Amino acid sequence: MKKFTVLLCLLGFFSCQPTKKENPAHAEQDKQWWKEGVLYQIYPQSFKDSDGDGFGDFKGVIQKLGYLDSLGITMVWMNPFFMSPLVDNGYDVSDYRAIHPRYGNMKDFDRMLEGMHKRGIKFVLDMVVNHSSDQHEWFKQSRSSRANLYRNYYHWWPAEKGKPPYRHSLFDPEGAWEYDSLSNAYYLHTFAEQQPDLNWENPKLRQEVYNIMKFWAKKGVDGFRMDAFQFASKDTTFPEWPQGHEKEFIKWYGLRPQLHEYLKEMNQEVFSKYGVFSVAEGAGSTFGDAHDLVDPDRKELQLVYHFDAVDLSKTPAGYQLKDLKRSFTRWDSAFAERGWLAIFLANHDNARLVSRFGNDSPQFRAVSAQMLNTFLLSMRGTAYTYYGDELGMTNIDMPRIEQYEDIEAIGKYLAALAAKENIAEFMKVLNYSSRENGRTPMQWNSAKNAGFSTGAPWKMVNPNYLEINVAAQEKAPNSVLNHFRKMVRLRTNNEVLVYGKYKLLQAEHPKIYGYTRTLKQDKRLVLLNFSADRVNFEAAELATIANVNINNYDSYNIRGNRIELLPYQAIIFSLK
Ligand code: TEU
Repeated sequence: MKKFTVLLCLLGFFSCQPTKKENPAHAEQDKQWWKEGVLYQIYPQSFKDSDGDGFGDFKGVIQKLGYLDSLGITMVWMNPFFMSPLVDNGYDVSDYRAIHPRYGNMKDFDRMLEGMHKRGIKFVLDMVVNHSSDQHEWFKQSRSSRANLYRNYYHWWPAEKGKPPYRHSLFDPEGAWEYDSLSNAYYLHTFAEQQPDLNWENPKLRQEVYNIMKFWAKKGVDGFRMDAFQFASKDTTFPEWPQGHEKEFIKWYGLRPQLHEYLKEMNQEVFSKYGVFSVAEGAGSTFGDAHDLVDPDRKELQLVYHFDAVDLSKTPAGYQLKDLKRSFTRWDSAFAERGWLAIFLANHDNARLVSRFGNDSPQFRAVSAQMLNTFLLSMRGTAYTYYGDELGMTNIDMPRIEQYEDIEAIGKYLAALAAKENIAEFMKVLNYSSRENGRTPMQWNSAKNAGFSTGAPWKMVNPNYLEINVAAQEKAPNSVLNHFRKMVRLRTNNEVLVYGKYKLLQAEHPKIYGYTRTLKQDKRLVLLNFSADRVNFEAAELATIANVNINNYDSYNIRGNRIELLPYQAIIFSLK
């Protein structure tokens, strides 16, 4: 690469992989089960409670295996269920080999895993090893004295050096260093103070983690999702950062070069030995970084996900479709020939898909949820669906701070108070965007507590469960649920929707997202109306339509090169 190009790519202006792109040997993506997979994310405490304690559990998931099967999904990622004081709903693990009794026991886990495998569903485990809980035995030892054998399992800053330079914490408004009088030192926590960061520079710690992963791989889990892993490597000199840097904390703290070394080692020790799949949360701040994580030649991870698109709609003002298209298109082109991405717009860290990216008014929520699912399942990349989004579950209304228990929401509130922000405005944004919106119990039927639990649910059930629930949607052929099933079948039966080249049409169109997917002779046209209006769209491809693959309305209206799309209409055509 020329010097200037290298400079631009290091600055993140474009991919650092141009030489590989020119290599014809890499022109087509190789086939893999995890590329073809349709992943379904289960937030275990909210999915199905079998024993009436108000928390979802493994036995509940076992009761719903038939349902999972009926969706046609092929992978399940389950959020953490390990032993934990539950300060961050299980993202604070105190024993990585034990199960929190709320979810059941190891036998239940084995039965659940076996049940999934029998149905051809692979299981992805959430590995939370950027940090542990402060109740983990390692941390208890580590903090006990400076001479303790576990001291270097975490990052410590001795108080005699003065206060450490300010570092932003994602959850703690007071920053990422916590003073601990036991050994007169500060420890690092990127998230809450009860979530101290593990020291990945310590080879002993790394081996401990690999052993934990081997334990689960031997049990038969098929993949790992590495939580918050872009933060695992640090500049351990902990320098003074420029003022205002925390606004771009991923750029400053994410993906330090050693991360690639750790991942290569992890790949050798675990992923390749056990043939398991791996995905990391977070992709750094440049395409070069993201690419390196999943370049097959580097033997690090298989799949990566970035926050560019999902972060677009953070306030009730919403987002511009042009920005959404730009984000998905930029990332697609950077990964066109090598590396693979996850496609998602919702998860347990976000408000509900239809409320943020669609339209959750009673008139449009079904069609807009169908449109969004058509989108997610027709893009190139492994499609992720968050539980409930196959029904079009919506946000809840929580206008008062007392209603919140999530550590992130409370941290943001305290930060807003400290910054003397307009609290009424802040609460509007929180109500719209808080991740508590996405954690309400699954809506199974119109019985008490939406059929989730016979006891009092740990989190309020969305009052709209009487209209939005599985049982009602099972009966309606055109429901969001049945549309989702059709769309999953369409994707799994048509390789073009997995591997086909993606080409955006009319980038600047403010309401319609149109694109083609092409694999050899097979060409599809995807048209999605992201608005509540009837909208005309012109495309030369419309003159070559062979048949309709899917449509969330009964009809469509084409004249020559022009189609009129109804509100939130989603259609996929095969082209001649
Ligand atoms: O999230 C990591 C992460 O970067 C998120 O904090 C994200 O920026 C934020 O939630 C967006 O709202 C992971 C888990 O997904 C999250 O649930 C955990 O709370 C966090 O790690 C700490 O383990």
